[in-house]
Amino acid sequence: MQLTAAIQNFNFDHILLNAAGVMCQTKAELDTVLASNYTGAVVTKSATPALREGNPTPRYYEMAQNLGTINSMGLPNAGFDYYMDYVSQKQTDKPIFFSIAGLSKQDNLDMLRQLEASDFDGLIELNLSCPNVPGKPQTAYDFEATEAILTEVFTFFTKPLGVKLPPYFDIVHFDMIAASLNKFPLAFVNTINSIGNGLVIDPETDTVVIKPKAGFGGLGGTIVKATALANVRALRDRLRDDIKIIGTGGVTTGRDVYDHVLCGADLVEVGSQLAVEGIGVFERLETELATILAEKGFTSLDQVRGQLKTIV
Ligand code: RRO
Repeated sequence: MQLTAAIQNFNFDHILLNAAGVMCQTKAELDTVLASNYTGAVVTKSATPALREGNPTPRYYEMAQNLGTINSMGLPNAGFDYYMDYVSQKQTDKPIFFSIAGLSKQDNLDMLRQLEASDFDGLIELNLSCPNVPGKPQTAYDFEATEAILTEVFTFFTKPLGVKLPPYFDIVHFDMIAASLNKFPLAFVNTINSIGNGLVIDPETDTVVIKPKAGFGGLGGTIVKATALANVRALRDRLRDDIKIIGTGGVTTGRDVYDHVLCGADLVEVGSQLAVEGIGVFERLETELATILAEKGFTSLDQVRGQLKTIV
């Protein structure tokens, strides 16, 4: 069974990896994801130039019945140099995605200049969609700001770069973001980040479940699957073929992975369910995916990718 993918000259022996933010803040966590026999790559926690403690706790909550999660972590990370040190030391055949999320355009440009000048030979993910830093809007909801930063980035940046997008909810917005992204030599697009600014209430206490921003936070897990699939499908239909898609959102079963691939995902990331279940989730999901493919008589994901049917 061929459960593989490629982005430019990077080959992935498995299509699953962690979603940025989950199991990737420390070197030990990154090593755990890399060591799994069922991951094709690892992505680092989105870095800022300096270490951040993030928002006050409680800042993460799992809903009952595995409905999903809400988080307002606030970009806790060990700082750019820590992750640069990790990728410089690491000997591995698996591709590494270095994720960055500056709090300003200048932060992002500074980190990208350092990545460009470094020996790092993996992929870079520019996170334009963190919903949880008080006072900072999600850049990728501002189409002009998104195009402005990418225009500046590609005056000097030559390494394989992708962007992590927030979910869009309007067909015109799919058209607008895709038209903008198609102007640039992007290697990939990762869709979706959490659905920003949801609100979850504890029925026993009539209280919000997380402290930052009076309870507002990013939603992940089961409840975001339909939105994630819509974004993967809409962007696959609109982006240039050479811009690969990482599908993220609502993956708790092998069927969810299959659905992302049907919609056009090349790689599939697991966030909430990795947090809930731990590193064993990758073996379970890949096994379930392989069973579905075998039952349908497929021998390769290439026979499935983008093959979603519509009603005629
Ligand atoms: O750290 C976070 O609060 C966070 C980030 Br940077 C992100 O991109 N998405 C998310 O759900 N949480």
